[in-house]
Amino acid sequence: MTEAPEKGNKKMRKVDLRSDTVTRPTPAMRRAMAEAEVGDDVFGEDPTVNRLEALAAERLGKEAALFVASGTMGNLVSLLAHCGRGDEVLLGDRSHTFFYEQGGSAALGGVHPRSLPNQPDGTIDLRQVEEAVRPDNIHFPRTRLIVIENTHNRCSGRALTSEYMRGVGDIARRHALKIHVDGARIFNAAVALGVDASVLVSEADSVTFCLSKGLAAPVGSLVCGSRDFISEARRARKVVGGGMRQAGVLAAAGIVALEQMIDRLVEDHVNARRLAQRLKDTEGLSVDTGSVQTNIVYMDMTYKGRSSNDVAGQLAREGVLLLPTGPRQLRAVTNYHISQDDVAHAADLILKVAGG
Ligand code: TLP
Repeated sequence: MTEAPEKGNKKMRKVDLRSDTVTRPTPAMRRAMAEAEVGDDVFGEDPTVNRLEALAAERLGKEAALFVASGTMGNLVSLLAHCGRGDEVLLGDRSHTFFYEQGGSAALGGVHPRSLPNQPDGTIDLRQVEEAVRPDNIHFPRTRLIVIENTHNRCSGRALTSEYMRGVGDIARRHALKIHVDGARIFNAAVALGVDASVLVSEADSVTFCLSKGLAAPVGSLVCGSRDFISEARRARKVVGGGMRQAGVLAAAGIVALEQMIDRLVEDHVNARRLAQRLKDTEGLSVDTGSVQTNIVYMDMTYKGRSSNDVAGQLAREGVLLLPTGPRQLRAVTNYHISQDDVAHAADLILKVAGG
């Protein structure tokens, strides 16, 4: 919770639920950043970046890792490293890579995206995945890669299980395909399922995860994979201008994020469920409480004539920030700065403004 100035002298309570990306670095992170040992990372000489990359690779059970500026850059360099021009990637139609990343791999790498329907739980039907794999035929692009998102942002933040991933792995092996996991929130999935993150991505050839979401670091994501894959991803990072220099000041916060901020994600998940429970059964709003497994709550507005922008604007004037994610849909994401009390306060206001 933070306080924002209001007209006059009264302070308005601000509860920012737009995203977990709004989290600010913890005092331990700021200290680590101030004291970080640094060097030129393009020469491979930043000891703090090297330490973060080694730690990330170990946590995800992969040989190597690469520090990148953002989740978008992590997914982009992974797709560029796996695919050449004209190669096809199979991915969910609600996936972040397909929906939100400007078609970056197509725009910059000539990679051909083939979207398949995401089911409400974030999976893609495995039969449809297998049927989409192209036979060897001069008319077709070559299928190279399957992208899976875990947790799945636009599918209620659902966590995909290792059993599902084994099914994806079987298809990839049968057809010599690679698997990339957009694990921007993979530690949320691990905590929700009670499984080690490395187990959830054991079938994947590459994984991106973010430090700057629920883990509260200010900047950065990691791409993890084999040593050879990471060398290719490092080349791709350089061509998109992502070679950073004394990036150890950022990596230092990332190390704190990995060491101190994973276990507490369960608090965000409990708060998300609390919020969903408070909002369910309200006229004017529809919240599927059963789908809330991690830190994301979607609300569909059922009253005609109210747009999500309208409701979000009215709530913002009262200090509660939600993200419109569709003409009649709003999203709330619990995070490090949101207490149980903030959830109760936000729920009261949401019910007042959007409810019946
Ligand atoms: N998601 C953001 C917005 O872009 C919607 C958010 O607030 O949730 N993969 C997934 C699954 C993501 O949710 C995001 C960010 C990214 C990749 C991209 O990460 P950044 O923002 O670091 O480029």
